[in-house]
Amino acid sequence: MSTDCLFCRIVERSVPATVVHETDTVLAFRDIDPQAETHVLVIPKEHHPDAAAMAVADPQLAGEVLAVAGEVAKIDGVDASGYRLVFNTGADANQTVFHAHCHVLGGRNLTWPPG
Ligand code: DGP
Repeated sequence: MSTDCLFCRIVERSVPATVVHETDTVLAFRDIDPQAETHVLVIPKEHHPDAAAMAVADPQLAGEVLAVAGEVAKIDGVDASGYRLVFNTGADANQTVFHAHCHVLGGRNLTWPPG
């Protein structure tokens, strides 16, 4: 838990969010600025600054985040039509919140390459 981390505050419920799914270790909630019909953030409850740091520190937890991302796709009904998982990492990727998070995007045709 990092007291100056927005997503840690969402985990402790001192900042509200629309929770989609939760396990003992992972929380999934809707993005405040959705870029697709389905836009959910899947985060480890434990603070890690980005996805790579999480995978090094706790590979099992990284796998749990991916498993929950798949569950979210099923919950929103985009598992059959297709969806995209994105881990923005660092400045060039426009990472703005330095708590590891997986964007689950779906519900529209997602173009490639991303902008
Ligand atoms: P990134 O650019 O990959 O670091 O994405 C951070 C995302 O977090 C961005 O899509 C907007 C979302 N976000 C920022 N603040 C809040 C918030 O207070 N609540 C929720 N639900 N999402 C937020």
